[in-house]
This record gives sequence, C-alpha cells and structure tokens, in this order.
Amino acid sequence: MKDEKMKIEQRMQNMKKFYIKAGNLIDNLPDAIPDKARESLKDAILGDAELKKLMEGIDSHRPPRIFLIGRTGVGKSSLINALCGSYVASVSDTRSCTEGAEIYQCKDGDRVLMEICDTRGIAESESLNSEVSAEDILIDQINEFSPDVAILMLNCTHRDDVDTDVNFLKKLAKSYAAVNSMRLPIVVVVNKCDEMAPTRFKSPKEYPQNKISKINEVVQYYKGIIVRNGLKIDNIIAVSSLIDWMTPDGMEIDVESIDNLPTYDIENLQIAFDGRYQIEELLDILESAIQDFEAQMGLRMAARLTEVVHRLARHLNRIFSGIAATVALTPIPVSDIYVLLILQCVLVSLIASLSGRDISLETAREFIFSMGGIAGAGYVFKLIAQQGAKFLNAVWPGAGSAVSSGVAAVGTSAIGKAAIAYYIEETSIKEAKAQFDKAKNEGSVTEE
Ligand SMILES: Nc1nc2c(ncn2[C@@H]2O[C@H](COP(=O)(O)OP(=O)(O)OP(=O)(O)O)[C@@H](O)[C@H]2O)c(=O)[nH]1
Ligand SMILES: [Mg+2]
Repeated sequence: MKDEKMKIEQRMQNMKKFYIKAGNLIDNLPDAIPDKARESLKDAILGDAELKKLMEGIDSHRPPRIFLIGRTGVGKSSLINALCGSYVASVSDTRSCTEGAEIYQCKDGDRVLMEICDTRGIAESESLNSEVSAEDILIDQINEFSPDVAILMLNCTHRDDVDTDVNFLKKLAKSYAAVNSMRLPIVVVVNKCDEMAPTRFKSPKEYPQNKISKINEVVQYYKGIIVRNGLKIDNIIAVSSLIDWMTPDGMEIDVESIDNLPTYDIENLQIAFDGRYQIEELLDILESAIQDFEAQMGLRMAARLTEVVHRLARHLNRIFSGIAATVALTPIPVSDIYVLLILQCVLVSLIASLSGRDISLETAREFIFSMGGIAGAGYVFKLIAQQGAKFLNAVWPGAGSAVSSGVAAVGTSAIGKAAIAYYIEETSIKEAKAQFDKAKNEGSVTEE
C-alpha cells in the first residue's frame, strides 16, 4: 500500500505539471484560433479558482480532523475503514482523552490519513449524566482537538434515543462557534442500511425499492427529531459501512478476530466483499461540509489509489463542466466551437495524466472525436471552425446553431465520464462511448 501512495503523489504531480504547461500548449495551437478565443480560454482554465485550489492542494494537504459521536457498536470504526477503503481504524497512537473520548490517527505506513476523536454516545457515559462539569471538560477537549467536521452516527435498524447526543452536539456547536468564530459542520450518518429488511440484499446494486424506501423513512424520522431539537446540521445521509475482509492469502476473517492476525496480514487486508452504500456520496457531503481546504484535500486523498484517482477525476470533471457552462454563457457561435473542444481536450489530458499517462492535446482531441463517431485523423484545430456544425451534431445532436450553457456543461461532463472510463477504468473505446452516450442522454452533470 505504501507503493500505491507513492504512485498517487506521482500521478498528482503529473497532473499538476500538465496544468502548469496548459497555457503554453494552448498558445502553441494552430494560428487559426483567434487570439481573443485563446486568451479567454486560458483565462477560463488558469483563472478558475477551484481548479487553482485543487492544483495548489496537491502540495499542501493535511489529514482531516473528524469528531465522531455515536453509540458503541453503531459502526464508527467501520465507517472510517469504509471512507478510507482499507482497514485502518483501530490503529496506532491511541491517546485517551477523557472517559468520554479517544483521539487517534488513522495511518497507512507513516502517512496519517485522518485524525479521529471518537466518543461513545454521551448517553452511555454515566458520569457525564450526573456531573455537568464532565460534559464541559469533554467539550473543552473536543474544542482543543478542533474538528473540521462532526459526524453523528445513528443506527438504521433500531431507533435509539438520540436526544441526548443531539443536545450534547448543540452545546458543543455553541461553544465551538464561540472559540473558532465559525459554525461546527455537522453531518448525520445513518449506518447499517444493509441490515434493513429485506436483509438478504447486501450488495447496494441489488437493494430493492422497498428496502430503499424503508431506509429513507428512517432518515426522515431522525431528521424530524434533529430539527425539532433545533440542531443545525449540514446534511443527513444513510450509508452502509459493510466490508468483509480477507488476508492476502484469501482467508476471510471476522472484524472481531482481525486483531489476532499477524501484523503483516492486518496491514495488507483485502476487501473480500464490498457492501458499502452511499460512501462516495458521504465523502462528497463531508468535502463540502469541511471548510478548510487543506483538510478537504486530505480527505480526498485518504483512500486507496483507485478511489483517490476516481475522486480527483470526478472533481476535475465537475470543475470543467462548470467552466464550460460559464464559457458558454456568452452563447458560442458554431464557428467558435473549438473553444469548448480545447477546454475538453485539457480535461481529457488531465484525466489521462491521473491515470499515469501523458497524452497530447491532439490525442485528447482524437479521443473526443471518437466519442462523436467522427474519424478524427487528419483534422487540425483550425478545421474545426469550418466543421463546427458537423462536430456539434455528432457530439451533441440537437444543440442547434449555438451551444447553450447547459448543453456545454452536459457535453463536457459526458466527455469527462468517458475519459474516466477509458483512461482510468481502462475500458474499451466502445464501452467509453456507451458511457458517453448514457451521460449525454441523461442530460445531467451530477454523479450517478
Ligand atoms: N452489517 C453491517 N455491519 C456493520 C456496519 N458497520 C459496522 N458494522 C458491524 O458492527 C459492529 C460494530 O462496529 P464498530 O465499527 O466496531 O462500531 P463502533 O461504533 O466503532 O463501536 P465502539 O468502538 O465500541 O464504540 C462490527 O461487528 C461491525 O462489523 C454496517 O454498515 N453494516
Ligand atoms: Mg470503535
């Protein structure tokens, strides 16, 4: 796993290098591109604040600090494993804080992935119920830990009393706001959805509608309690943290017995069954809840190589869809269609660089053409201007004579998804095109 991390750093540096030279590459495109278009494109890409932040974040990120509150057995440790995609939670540097909380780091080799402050449900701590001062001490400790986000974990299958935890969070949020001059971001996670009836469907892809409906009912129920109690939260989401683990030599193992395994096996546990439900969505929620950018970036990077790469690629895709929409706000006449095309070439090249490949803008353009079913060989950028209508119709039929903001965003997002499929998931061009068509037809830039 250590090697994987090295590769992540390398790939991200690759991506950054491409980003830095993107301006030059655009300058060196054939002369037929009007200077004005060239400059506005460079401004759009290099001036985009989010993209700039993402690139800067590559060299400056820190482990996010997460405050976890929830009853014993609700799955706090499992959630951390699920977020990281590897068995990490119960490791190293355990430092007892008060009777109510424990602070530890999740590590992968020497690399700290996350810092966790873990409390059993406040309701379970008798001393906290009897002595108000113990609660205050706990609040002080949590403030000292200074979490980037608080996660309240609840159980999907039995509706425990949550009032005590909710009231504690209210008190904590008030004191956090006073200390930090900002609101404590709070995300509520309803765990163990897989255990909702019918329980035999463990794989999220197989969840039948009645299971999903029941899960949603529980979320509504908890949401009602939280709102009634007047706790301001960022979001609430139902998940399953279910992962079955096995040793590198294929022995499946209960979570309870993992600690008895040889250290080598623990460090190299593999996923035998992945029952995770809505964990990617939760990551997105956490990412937007966390205010500190370095911590956001750290969260994005606290996972296995494939997950990190996917996450970054999807993030790029969102950013570029946004840029495309902005660029197209001034309706783009057909003759200027290559502004969008070049923007997409940059996106495809960045995604390819994340996959460990260096491709030129020309190769990216060939890829985009193949999505539209245009034989791209022989095209040069200046020809696109003349061929604009043909290109438009092939890639986004019905777009009309000018590209609207929405069409530009959807088309760009579809190209990004196809590039993720082809370069990162290493599917065939045919499969990538199927993804492209699907994304384009669904007509939405959001994730499925
Ligand atoms: N089916 C299912 N089991 C889960 C899920 N999350 C956790 N578990 C199981 O629930 C048990 C408790 O999970 P932990 O992650 O240890 O719970 P915890 O909240 O950290 O518990 P404490 O550390 O005692 O406070 C373990 O056996 C987990 O495997 C889930 O989403 N689905
Ligand atoms: Mg635990």
